Amino acid sequence: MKIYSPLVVGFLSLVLLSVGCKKDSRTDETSTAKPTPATASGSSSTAAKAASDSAPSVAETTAKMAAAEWALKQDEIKRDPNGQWAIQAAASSTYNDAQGTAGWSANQATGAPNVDKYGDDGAAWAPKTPDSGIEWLDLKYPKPVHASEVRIRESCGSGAVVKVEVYDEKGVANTVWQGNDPTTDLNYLIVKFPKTTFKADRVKVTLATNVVPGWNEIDAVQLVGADQ
Ligand SMILES: [Ca+2]
Repeated sequence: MKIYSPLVVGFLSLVLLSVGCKKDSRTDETSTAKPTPATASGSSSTAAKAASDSAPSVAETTAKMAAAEWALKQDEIKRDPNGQWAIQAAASSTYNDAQGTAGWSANQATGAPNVDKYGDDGAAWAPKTPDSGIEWLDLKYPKPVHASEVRIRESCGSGAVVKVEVYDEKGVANTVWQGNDPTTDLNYLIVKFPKTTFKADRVKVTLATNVVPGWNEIDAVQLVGADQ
């Protein structure tokens, strides 16, 4: 029985708000955001704030360093001259049956990464349901290369990828990785493997969406390889 009434779907969405990566997070943030008090603050509290700003804690410094390192790594991958971003994509299903370039469609996983924050975002691909099981994304790249790496940028419900395949010129799928995806937050699952003897311009990413509760979304997938 796969036909849900809008009422049932709405109820399921509410239940899912409490677990994993949830949809409508943007709405939540907006509704819970507290307006800044308009009253003028006294000079003593301003001075106290300035003092605390000038003496960051060790934890704050560590967090900033980690954030900077993360940003540098993101930039390095984005600019990798041996990396290609997908130009076409198809998927097992899409959220709200999104087609073309609609939000959460398979095409949202083409091109360079464009999701800024971990969480539900229409600039990433999402399958039709959050936890039903096996789903896949099939991506095409502009130039066939001897592949050595695939980088999957996960942007919501990270950690659900279970298999990565690279296709040869005859359209035969070669599994280059299968296992437990350790990715958390907004990060890449980086899969390295011996350079393929064949040239590849197509990658398939398979997820088991039931292993990570909530919506599992992929922002972009990069194929890394060389001409020779
Ligand atoms: Ca994207």
